[in-house]
Amino acid sequence: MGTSGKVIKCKAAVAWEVDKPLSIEEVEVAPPKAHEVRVKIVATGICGTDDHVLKGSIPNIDYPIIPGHEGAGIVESIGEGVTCVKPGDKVIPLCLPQCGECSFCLNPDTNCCLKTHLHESQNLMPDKTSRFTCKGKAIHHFLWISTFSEYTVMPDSAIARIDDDAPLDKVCLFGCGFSTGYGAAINTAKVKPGSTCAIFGLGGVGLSVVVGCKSAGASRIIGIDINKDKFTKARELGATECINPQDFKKPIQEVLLEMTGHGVDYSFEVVGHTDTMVAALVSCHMGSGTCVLVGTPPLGSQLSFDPLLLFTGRTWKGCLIGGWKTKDSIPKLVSGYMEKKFNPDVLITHTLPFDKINEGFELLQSGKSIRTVLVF
Ligand code: PAD
Ligand code: ZN
Ligand code: ZN
Repeated sequence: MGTSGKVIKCKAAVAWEVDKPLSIEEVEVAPPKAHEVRVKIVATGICGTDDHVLKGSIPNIDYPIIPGHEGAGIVESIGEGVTCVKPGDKVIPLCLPQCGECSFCLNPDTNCCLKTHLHESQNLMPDKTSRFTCKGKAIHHFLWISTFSEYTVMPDSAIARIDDDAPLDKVCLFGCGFSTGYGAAINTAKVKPGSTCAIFGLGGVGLSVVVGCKSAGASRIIGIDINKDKFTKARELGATECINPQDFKKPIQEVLLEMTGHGVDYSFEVVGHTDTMVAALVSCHMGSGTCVLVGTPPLGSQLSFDPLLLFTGRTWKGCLIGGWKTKDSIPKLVSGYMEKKFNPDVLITHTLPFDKINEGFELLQSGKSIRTVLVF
């Protein structure tokens, strides 16, 4: 009776090598070891970062790998010593863990836990082994949570219990996209009422920054994207103006300086290109502007910029998962959703069966979707 303690065979999407479509495979998922949890994933979003994994454009990825990090599911079984969740609980896997004990977790000014894939191998579990096997070969994990698998295993520091009534096919966006963008505005930039904000990149994460800026009371929110089809949703969520850099002969930073006088109070780079990172810095107010980097830096990239841009008073910051201490905060964000404080449902443009995962990636790459949610 039951699957606890046994290997589970299920469906997963494996990236065997760079620049190839995902392949739906039957994988074997080993039971959780001590301080690990095995979860049945019910729904998972496709984030821009998963696309970077397929294209091999971010550091420290080992193939074959099962990507996915924006999921929601139900605990199937727990390993020895796990006390934070029990079988049957609804959960969100945390792509940035929170152990609660290390010096970083005890520091209120950072959400980067020391016991994470940021500091250790990120493509294996903390004990440097894999729980996934396919065709006799060990498959790598992604960010310790690999949500593109019907069953997946994660450390107990990388899981948060959420409200029993939460709709998993919606709240999966709190695992990454919505929490990241909303938190970048609220926690990292600390947007003030009446301020002017500019958001470079209006995908699922950039639109969540728009939501955060609006809820913080910004009076002017300028959305920037090379795909004008993103503007309708941006306006619906609170952007007061939307501009396409391709409509101007001059660089977009000059356009923004002209539109605002001395630059915006807060700018956000949510694309992941070095040129837009520097453009976002230049666009913010010379004496008091804050620029937040959210887009993932391309593999091996370096930035070149005039240090005078910082000398005069601009602040340049970055953030992971919107600066949230994930285990503490994500359940609260989900409760806020249940209380209708915010509604990331509007970011979900497509819901597809898991088997159509490559169609979901094509929708993202062609700019036709904001978020596709895959359901098992
Ligand atoms: P997405 O692909 O849905 O959105 C990117 C948007 O940028 C699209 O609408 C593009 O049209 C637009 N774009 C492309 N080039 C330009 C340009 N030159 N100027 C303006 N707009 C442009 O991805 P997403 O919203 O899921 O993710 C966005 C980035 O955020 C991506 O790099 C992802 O890896 C990163 C991310 N970071 C974190 C974090 O914790 N820091 C978390 C989640 C995602
Ligand atoms: Zn920690
Ligand atoms: Zn993500």
